[in-house]
Amino acid sequence: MPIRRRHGWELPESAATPEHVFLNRRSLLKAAGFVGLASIAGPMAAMAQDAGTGTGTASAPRNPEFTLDRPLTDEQLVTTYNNFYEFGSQKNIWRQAQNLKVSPWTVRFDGLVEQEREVGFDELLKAMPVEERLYRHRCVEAWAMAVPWSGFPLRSLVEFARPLGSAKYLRMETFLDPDQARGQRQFWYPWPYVEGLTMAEATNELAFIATGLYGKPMPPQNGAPLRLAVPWKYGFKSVKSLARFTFTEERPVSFWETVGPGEYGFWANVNPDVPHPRWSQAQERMLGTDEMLATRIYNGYGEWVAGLYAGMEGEALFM
Ligand SMILES: Nc1nc2c(c(=O)[nH]1)N[C@H]1C(S)=C(S)[C@@H](COP(=O)(O)O)O[C@H]1N2
Ligand SMILES: [Mo]
Repeated sequence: MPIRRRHGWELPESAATPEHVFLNRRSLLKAAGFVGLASIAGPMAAMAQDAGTGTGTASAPRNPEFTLDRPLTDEQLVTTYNNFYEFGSQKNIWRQAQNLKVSPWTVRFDGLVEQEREVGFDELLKAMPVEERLYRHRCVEAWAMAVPWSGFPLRSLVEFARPLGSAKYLRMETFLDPDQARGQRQFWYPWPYVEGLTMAEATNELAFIATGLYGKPMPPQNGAPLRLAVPWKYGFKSVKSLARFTFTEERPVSFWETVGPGEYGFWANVNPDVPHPRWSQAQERMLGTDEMLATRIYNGYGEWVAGLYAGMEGEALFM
């Protein structure tokens, strides 16, 4: 590594941004400089979030099983400090993301399913049991947030898709449209963004498809109209703006695994004791605060998910 640095969590996230590292590291670091949250804390134009599809609180009763150990993150921060490389590699892409045409939106189900099909998002949503859950989110860059998502269990979507018994993995793919998403013109990235889970992970109670936040439809910058929320894993697993679900026997190779296999693996479960190759994961900073909190194994969700990994000690479960 050409640049000597302290632990990632001692740096502003804009300088840590591990996902950049393979490209243009020097210029990005220079550009990022010490621009932290201050750069986005100014007055914001009101965002047109209410028009679009999605689910609001009215139709989404809160599931009391999912509580938080910390306050919710300020909505304005959650919707203006984003990671969405399709619209750029900086955190302030929320304006560009308004280009995303979220309605109409079609979702494709294919691979090892009884029947391949395409379904409109509105139709899919009507078939799903909608609820609200308070979840924490832990980015691999060591920033974190606490968010009220509305949506439905990924398990319900899996049932809807009717996979065959031979399916071992669920591969999830984001839209591909460089006209709407200028970041996708950066040909050196392996677009479209792909992520994957085992079937056991995908049908775990905690795996959630979010279609809204703070009782409003999902804003484009947060992954409208539907995105994954797997809070026991580093944030890059929570793929946004889903367009395709493929059931497969082969383990999917994700976007970040393709870009940086030595830093981003398939499992990516949160663990304070397994550092990223370039910084510690022992602590995290909640957006909107300067406070460093202790990171927890499986991001505090071990009760739900630790059993998924019993007997898998040989796997790189935490990168
Ligand atoms: N399609 C897509 N999904 C994505 C990303 C992305 O760049 N593209 N970034 C990931 C990362 S690294 C994080 S931390 C979260 C950020 O979600 P948020 O912007 O809603 O906080 O989205 C994840 N999902
Ligand atoms: Mo992230």
